[in-house]
Amino acid sequence: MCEPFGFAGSAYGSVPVAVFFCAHRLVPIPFSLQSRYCPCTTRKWMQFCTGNRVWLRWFECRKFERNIIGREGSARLIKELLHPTAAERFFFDNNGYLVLEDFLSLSHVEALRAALAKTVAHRRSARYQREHEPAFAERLEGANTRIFHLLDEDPLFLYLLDYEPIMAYVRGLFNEMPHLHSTDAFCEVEKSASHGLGWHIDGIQEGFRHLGWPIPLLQLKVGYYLSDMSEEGQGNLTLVPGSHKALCKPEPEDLQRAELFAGAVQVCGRPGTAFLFHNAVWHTPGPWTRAEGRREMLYYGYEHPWMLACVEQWRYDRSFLQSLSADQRKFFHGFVFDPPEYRWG
Ligand SMILES: O=C(O)CCC(=O)C(=O)O
Repeated sequence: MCEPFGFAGSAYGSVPVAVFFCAHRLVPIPFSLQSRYCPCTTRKWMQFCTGNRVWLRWFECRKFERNIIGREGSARLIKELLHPTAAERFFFDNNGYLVLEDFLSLSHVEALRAALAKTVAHRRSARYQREHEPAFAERLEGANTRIFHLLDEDPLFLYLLDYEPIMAYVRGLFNEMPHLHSTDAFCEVEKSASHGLGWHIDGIQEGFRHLGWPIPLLQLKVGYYLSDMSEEGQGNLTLVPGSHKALCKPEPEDLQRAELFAGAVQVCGRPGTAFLFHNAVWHTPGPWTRAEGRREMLYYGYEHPWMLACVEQWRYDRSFLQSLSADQRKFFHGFVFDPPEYRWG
């Protein structure tokens, strides 16, 4: 198979053949298009496959029509649609995080906010009974909320698990076969003790420190801002760029400073901004200095398929696990299902 320096194709014509432009020849290759609808925006996403390879994953149907049917430059199309780009990878490798502005559409964000509000009300209600303890203590008292294990609360949360636009990044930066590590959500309206002072790296057994420094990329966390986090001072994820490569820990006094120490960055973004970060990046919920601040956001953690580093995988009811599609099941170990699925990863 040649590398796709570019292609042209007819999606709706009678001959489903793509021509891949290689350095020295043109190769016609049969291709298929598969499509799926986003449940909240009813926008159509498609993927372009040749054999069992997926070249272009999931994009908006209209963009496809404009670019392919309209015969605009195919090299530009591939550049636009294939993520992570070389520049994004370079930034992530060097800084340990990556911010994707306007990643979710506003209608998608609004639907997720409604789902989150409903879920918080459900978790806070007297009738809510938890069968399995969550990974960490939830915060269900007072004005601020933090909850875990979201996937069975609303189809929109499950939809984000393997949302193809983010999967391009998760697969490209991390692992072709990602597994679910964790899901959690914050709804905050006021300062709490951890704001600006909850510095840590992620991972069991003291953040995988026993593996030595620098700590490898073992978990990739994706955050989605649902409220407007374009201003600092409302608990924005705060991190030290490049600290995943550090060979030593920060000074304990620095981690206790209410005003942030040099090099710490508050991640800002409009509603719909997504960001990804490496488990070994030093981070904290950011300082809370805005009286009118508000933070509503989701986190999805992914781990390698040969890991089981969080309880989330077996914190869902059997009926929920049984209801998952074949694609969604791939994010779980086979042994959580009944009957177990005998497969690797
Ligand atoms: O945004 C935050 O509050 C930080 C969350 C965090 O520390 C984590 O997900 O590991």
